[in-house]
Amino acid sequence: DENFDPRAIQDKWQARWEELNPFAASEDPADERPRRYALDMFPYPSGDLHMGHAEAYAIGDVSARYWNQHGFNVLHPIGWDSFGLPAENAAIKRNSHPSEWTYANIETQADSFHRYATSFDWSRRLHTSDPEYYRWNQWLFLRFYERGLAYRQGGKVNWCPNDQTVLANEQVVAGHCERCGALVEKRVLTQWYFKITEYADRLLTDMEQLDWPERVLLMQRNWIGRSEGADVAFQIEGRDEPVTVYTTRPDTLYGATFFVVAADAALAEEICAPERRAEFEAYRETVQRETEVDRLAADRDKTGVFLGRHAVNPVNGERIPIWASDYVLAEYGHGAIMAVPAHDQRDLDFARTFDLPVRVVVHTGDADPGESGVATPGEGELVNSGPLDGLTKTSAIPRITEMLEEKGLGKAAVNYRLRDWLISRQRFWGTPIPIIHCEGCGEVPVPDEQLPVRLPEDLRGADLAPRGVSPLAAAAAWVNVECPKCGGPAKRDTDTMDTFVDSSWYFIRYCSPDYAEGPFDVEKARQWMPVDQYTGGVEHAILHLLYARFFTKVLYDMGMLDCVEPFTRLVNQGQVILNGSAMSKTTGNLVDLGEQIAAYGVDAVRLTMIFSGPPEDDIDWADVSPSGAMKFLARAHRVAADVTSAPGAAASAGDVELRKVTHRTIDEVTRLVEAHRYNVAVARMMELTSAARKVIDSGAGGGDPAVREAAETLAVMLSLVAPYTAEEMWERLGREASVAKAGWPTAEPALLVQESVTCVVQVAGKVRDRLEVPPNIGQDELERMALASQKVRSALGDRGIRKVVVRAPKIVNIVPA
Ligand code: ANZ
Ligand code: ZN
Repeated sequence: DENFDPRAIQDKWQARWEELNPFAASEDPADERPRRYALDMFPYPSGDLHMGHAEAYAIGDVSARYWNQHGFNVLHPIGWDSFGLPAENAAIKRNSHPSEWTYANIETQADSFHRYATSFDWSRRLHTSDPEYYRWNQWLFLRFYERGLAYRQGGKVNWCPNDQTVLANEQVVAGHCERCGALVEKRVLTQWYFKITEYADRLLTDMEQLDWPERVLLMQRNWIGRSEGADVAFQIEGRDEPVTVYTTRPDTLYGATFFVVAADAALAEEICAPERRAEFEAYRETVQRETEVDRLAADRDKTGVFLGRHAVNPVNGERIPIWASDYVLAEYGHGAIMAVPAHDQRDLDFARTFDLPVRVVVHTGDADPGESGVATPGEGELVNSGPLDGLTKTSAIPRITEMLEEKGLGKAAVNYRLRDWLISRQRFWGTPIPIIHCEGCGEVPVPDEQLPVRLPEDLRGADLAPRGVSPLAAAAAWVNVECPKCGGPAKRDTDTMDTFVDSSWYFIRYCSPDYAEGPFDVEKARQWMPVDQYTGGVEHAILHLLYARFFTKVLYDMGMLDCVEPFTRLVNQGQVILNGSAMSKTTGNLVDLGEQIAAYGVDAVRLTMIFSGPPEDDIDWADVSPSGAMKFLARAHRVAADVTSAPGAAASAGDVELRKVTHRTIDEVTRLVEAHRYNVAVARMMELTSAARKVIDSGAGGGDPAVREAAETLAVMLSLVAPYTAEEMWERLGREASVAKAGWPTAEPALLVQESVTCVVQVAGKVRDRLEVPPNIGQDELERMALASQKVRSALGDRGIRKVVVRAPKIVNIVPA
């Protein structure tokens, strides 16, 4: 279609929308429209927007635009997650200040977002690197501090030798730095932590409320890692205090044949016999260099040293040798375990390596683990276990726990894998921690009225190079201050906060982005929170989402929020890949978003992103067709251009077959959009376009009012994915901008009635019922209908069902058990 010029349409409408500002969320108290909060994960300003952004924001925009069409008061904000290492590295390279690179990139991305026609409320834009924002990170830190949720502690931390900074456990992926890929080391440092472990149980149980992808919930559940078991006290010969171990299998207590202490735990050092010390210390040396992931790997050769000491099994008085090994972690449970090689694989591997005894205490029916080398963790009957003999594993666990409790030797216990969140970073481009260290007074919080503690402006370039301590330490004028308490000489804390702190509450700040009395206006947050739909990448399944949930709960406890969960519904988009592999600069298989837009136009790129498959699937750009998308948009546009009837023409006088297609499309697309099946919704729009074309070409021409009805419906629906084309169609149809607020069409029930088909329902090969069903009924729905039939139920009697064979829409065959 020579009249369809995507570029001209874009230029024209981008300018018009800027004036219309159709997407500002209303704060008018008289506005009683129900509210919806559509949130997209905010971008990091690393250069211009790329294909991954184009996909994510196209998906998020469908919901926001859909809610707009339904007349909701929609909040759909945007901002930038603008603190972080890349800005600092760029500044070192260019001998500049990180803010230069950061804010230049933000402007570039903001322009691209405008071009990309995302339906943002631009008036709420925020940048986490603005003092007006990070001031409230500091304020929140101080509130956490007052509540005992922020604390400083020495301990072993993950250290990235390349970035010269500590990393949270969550930022270590398979032993490597998530950012740069360097092998992570362990260092002993004093650092700030947030006490997320105090919320472990609530983080777990509140997941029930969430409409999130199951795999994300599972990842969070595993990360929190709740397990139930018992703490059991073992006496150590020659030591006054008993040592407690945590076990999920107290029923196997009689099968403990040795005892293992984490080689890097203080206990190992303390109890090691003098004649073993040299060997132990050499071993510990190697262990300290290992990563947690290596240590936990199941298939690793077991290593360890005998400490020359014995523990006493509290239930039978047996002496068992104490070993030090790396497969027991110092920071989990109590850093020591009772080893039951018959029923725990790692213990068995260790026993076989060092020739330690294996004693079966649960008969599972599997081969003898001592011979097979395969531990038997399953259900079975207890043997060699004194009073527990004859019980099952399941009943023995509470029984032995009770017995231990009675004798004061142990108690039921719950453990979490989750560790406290390490938030200190030895980097410049982040939020300064608002604490002052005074020799006399110790840690002194910066008084609220002195916030924000701004970053010094005179550091740049090489001043920011990593050197193990924070670059802020070099800014003497900034570091040396008066103690707010005693007035004596004191020093500012020089660490900055993990940038995940910034992103843990930005979505609340959007509710009142200019609020100056606190992090957010509590009343406004009450009105908008929680987020109805959050769209973003699955790479944030653990870190960001867990932290944001934690912050929300703390703010709830502080009385500042009404909700305990921030994100009701989560949509994870897949990745955009090329020829089967991830796009990357280094392999040179990068598709440039700007080039794609220049070639096909914004709408065709957006439509391609949406049409390629379900949102959560990856999109292989080699397999999709933006040129096909462009052609479809031209066809849709042409339908509108061919309409010759006047606006408001009575559709009822039009072609009834086309009207049926239109109304069925409305009905289906509505349901498909609600179910996030956007790609199928687009397919329906394409079908409607063809149906309208047929009528136009059949001689009736564009004068049939049913064609107008189809074209208007199409324009409104297309506005969710192809806003420029939709707006242009709307104008061609003689309607007033903006189509984005035209209102979602409703299907007329009379036009949805379809001829029905008779479906035969058989039970064990005999016809038992006949159902009148729509010809396009789904397999699942038909199966449900058949199983609900009274006749089928009585034919089945109390027999169960072995199998149901459904051939929609004609036959259902039920095979009884
Ligand atoms: C004896 C036993 C017998 C165990 C058995 C398991 C099976 P989760 O579920 O992850 O909580 N364990 C305890 N503390 C440990 C530590 N610091 N480092 C490594 N392993 C540790 O795992 C709990 C189980 O992991 C505990 O139960 C303990 O081994 C081990 F047939 O105790 B068990
Ligand atoms: Zn002081």
